[in-house]
Amino acid sequence: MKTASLVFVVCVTLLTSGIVFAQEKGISLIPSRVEADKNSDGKIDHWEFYSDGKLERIEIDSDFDGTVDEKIYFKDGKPYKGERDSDKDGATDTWLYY
Ligand SMILES: [Ca+2]
Ligand SMILES: [Ca+2]
Repeated sequence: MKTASLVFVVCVTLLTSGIVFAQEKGISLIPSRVEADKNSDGKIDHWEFYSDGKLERIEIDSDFDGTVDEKIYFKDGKPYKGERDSDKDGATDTWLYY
């Protein structure tokens, strides 16, 4: 238990010092894009796009065929519009308003 606490403290210290170093060098640690492989097949199927740290859009490949079929747009951190290609023909056929 004591070892786990020590490892945690060391990890937090290293992470914190990295953030301080990056800030001193003027390096932004805020991502502009986050990619994820939700079904663990090795291919990206979920994208999040940020501007100044604020989420602007999420794109999803819901059937994992390599093509985005759903987009959700955000304003002030809240979703306001969604678009879906339900029949997978490459054109939006469903619009959602939040
Ligand atoms: Ca995937
Ligand atoms: Ca797809």
